[in-house]
Amino acid sequence: MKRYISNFLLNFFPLRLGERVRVRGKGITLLEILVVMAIIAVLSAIATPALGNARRRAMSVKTESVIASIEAALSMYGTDFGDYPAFEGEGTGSLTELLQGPVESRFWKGPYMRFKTADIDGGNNILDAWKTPLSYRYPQDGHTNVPYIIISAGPDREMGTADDIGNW
Ligand SMILES: [Ca+2]
Repeated sequence: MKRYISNFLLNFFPLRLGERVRVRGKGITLLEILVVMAIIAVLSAIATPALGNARRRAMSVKTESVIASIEAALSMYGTDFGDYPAFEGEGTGSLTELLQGPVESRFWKGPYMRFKTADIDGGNNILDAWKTPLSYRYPQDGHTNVPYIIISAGPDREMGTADDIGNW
């Protein structure tokens, strides 16, 4: 019976385990090929989600740094004007123009921040790493530790969910 099964398998797999095959002058066995294939399968199963997490983390860090840059620019703007730009609504309002300029005002000593074309959308809203407009609110009463709030919708691109990234 055992011999019958091994003869049967040999019809489909003509190489016996341990038998040498000539590949570019070096001998490798079927067993070695199977082991390498198994290792590749295991490694890719481990690496695929790890790469996804690393990419997601990198996008979050980039968004946090964009928010920190806006805070630094708003701090300089606030020093020159004695107040922050008022805005409540979707997107970032006129923040892009006010920080980058030029602005006709004797108080304005910018540019406080420079934006690349890829960092803003058609409506001049500042984008996060997922290319979703950030939101800016001032005055606001949601958080007592910051004067204004800047929010990114996060990886899911939806405001008001657990993965949102804010400046508070
Ligand atoms: Ca979200």
